[in-house]
Amino acid sequence: MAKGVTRRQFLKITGGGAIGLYVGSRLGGFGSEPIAYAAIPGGTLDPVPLSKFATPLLIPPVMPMAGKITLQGGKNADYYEISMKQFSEQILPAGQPPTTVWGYGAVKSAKLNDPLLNLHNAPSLTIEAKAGTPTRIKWINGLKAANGSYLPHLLPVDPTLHWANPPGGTSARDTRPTFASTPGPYTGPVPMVTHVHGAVGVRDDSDGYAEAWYLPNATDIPADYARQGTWYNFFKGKAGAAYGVTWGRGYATFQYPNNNRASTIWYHDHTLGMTRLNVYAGPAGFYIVRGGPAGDAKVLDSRTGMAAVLPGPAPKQGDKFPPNKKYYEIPIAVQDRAFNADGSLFYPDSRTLFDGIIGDFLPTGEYSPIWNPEFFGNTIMVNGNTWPFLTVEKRRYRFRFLNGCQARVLILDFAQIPGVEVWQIGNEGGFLPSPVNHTDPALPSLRRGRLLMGLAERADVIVDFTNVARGSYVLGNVGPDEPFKGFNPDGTLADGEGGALPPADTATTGQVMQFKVVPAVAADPTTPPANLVLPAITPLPAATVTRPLALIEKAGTGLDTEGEPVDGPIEALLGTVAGNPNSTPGVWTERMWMDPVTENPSVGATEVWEIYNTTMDTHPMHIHEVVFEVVNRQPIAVDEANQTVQVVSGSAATPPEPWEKGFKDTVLANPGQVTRVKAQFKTPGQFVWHCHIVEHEDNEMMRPLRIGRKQPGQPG
Ligand SMILES: [Cu+2]
Repeated sequence: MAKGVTRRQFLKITGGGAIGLYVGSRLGGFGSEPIAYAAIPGGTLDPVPLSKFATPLLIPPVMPMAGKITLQGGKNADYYEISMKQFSEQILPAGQPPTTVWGYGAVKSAKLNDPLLNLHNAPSLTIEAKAGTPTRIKWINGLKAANGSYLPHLLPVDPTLHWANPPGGTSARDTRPTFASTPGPYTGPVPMVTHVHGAVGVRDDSDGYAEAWYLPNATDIPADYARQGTWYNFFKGKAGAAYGVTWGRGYATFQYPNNNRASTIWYHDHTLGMTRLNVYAGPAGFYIVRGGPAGDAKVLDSRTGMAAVLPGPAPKQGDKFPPNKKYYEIPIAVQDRAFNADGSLFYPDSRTLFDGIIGDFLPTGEYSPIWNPEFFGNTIMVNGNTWPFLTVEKRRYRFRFLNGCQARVLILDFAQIPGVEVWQIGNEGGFLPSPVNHTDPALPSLRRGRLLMGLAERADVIVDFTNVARGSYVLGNVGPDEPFKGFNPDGTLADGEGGALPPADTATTGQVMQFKVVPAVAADPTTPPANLVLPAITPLPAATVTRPLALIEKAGTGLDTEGEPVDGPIEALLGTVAGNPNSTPGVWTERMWMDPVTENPSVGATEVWEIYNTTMDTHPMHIHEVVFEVVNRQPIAVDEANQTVQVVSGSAATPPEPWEKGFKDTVLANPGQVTRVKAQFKTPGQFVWHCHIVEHEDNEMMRPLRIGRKQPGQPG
């Protein structure tokens, strides 16, 4: 088969292809009887016999603040010093070995004898911010050993991607390097740069641009290595001029304006071509913005017109640790992982795990030798423990869920908890216009009690256990153990060929955590969710630009172990679409990370981005710097031969789901559809937009987003 064919073309030819192979291997391989729920490929630790619901859910405490500072002009700001380090954590149940991971932690605290000082954890402690009050953070890359030498990566780094590439030196950093023969994994010092996902109005110097990474200040960095990414020095100059901060070896200081509506955002690494590995190794945490005109205090009770009472408290700055009080507002990060029998994290060290392709690898072939197009872990980790439990009273709780998985779309399933009520009150952009009852008896059974969460999406929900009988209940997951493709009209998981995908393995990834329901210790003071009046939403202005964009997957032909040619994805891409595909076929053009900027809104412009998905899978699309409105979705026709897309004539546009109203920073773009979002781009600078399947984002499915003009002195 010709090089460069797409997976869709291949599927047309063979009626199967990469997806069939993947499912085939999961189900026991071609030629053998399919076995439902066979093991998801993973490490040497079998997840099935692992004891479940043996570890209490960790409620992350609040990150210690280094102190309050006064900015130029007299405004107050919160200041933190946070390092990322390597350490050992008991992620698996007691009796199993601990796991070496990375995580963030405070290295300075304003409080004397703070027990949270230097408490590095994965997920990391929660950063609490106040809307309108800036937060300044010195982010330190602490990935070095006690003797000062650098620590190599815990996971296999594929050096053939377009990645940070420190060994390339300043001339070839942030490139796709060339090799004379297929290289092994990179084992040098690890670059990092932290991104606060959902930080609205942040300047580009502080957004964690993928080429603004930096190595640890270790004693043994080879002299010819680049110590920083291409954009580090430019942003160092900007941040110095704007905030009077200095950056140095192994650290950078970022400032966040907290222009957000009160909302659940989060922070994680964003290094070019390494995000999938750096985040999998652990560094991520919640960042909660509170207060302001759309904060909790502005939520009213419709019965009285007075302030409503939301479930609380949440952990706060200065709380004792371990806590001496009960929390009724809890952030919950759900992540998939796989482990080896020695407790170490498992992540594929070869392309072969994904679809059996054994070559040809770069430079002779076109496949990267280690990168996998997606990774699905066979265990579920919640707030840093596999399958924990939470004891809950018969009352209301507020949970801020985050899907922090690699490639796995979650469908949290509360339907196994009779009597529970689940009301969603917020998403990435803060409160929804009105509460959404996910347990409404009028919902179809395949939707009732279920919460769809794409990668990086957040759901702020009130879960009411008042009418749940005492006992233990599992929070399930009925998303697929493979790429999500949207729903069939009957509500089952679409497989892209008219059939249905199986939901997650009920023995492992189909379970998330357990709730142990006990009697309430006091009357529930909180307002019933049906009576909550959420803060008003100010819609964005009318758009002046419509920007057609494409999601593209490039496939090729490799060899399997029998030497037979097999098809498989090479990389995922973004692209632009010419013309107006709403009326006539629009030709798409692939755009690589290194290609000139094409998404370049004017400062202040409001634009509708039409995201045409030409691939077989759903992609969770994230735009930095802004929150956006989901406008609608509409069916499209994809013509592979001519590389065109067109909206299906006469088709109806589907409005956003009720939980997608308000503002979002990540949206599910389903195959066979255009997904339209609207954003206003107010802050000039160099940002990114990308797919949040982290394996995709690391291999070309990310593009620069430049708001306004090219900046004097900027790289490139
Ligand atoms: Cu993607």
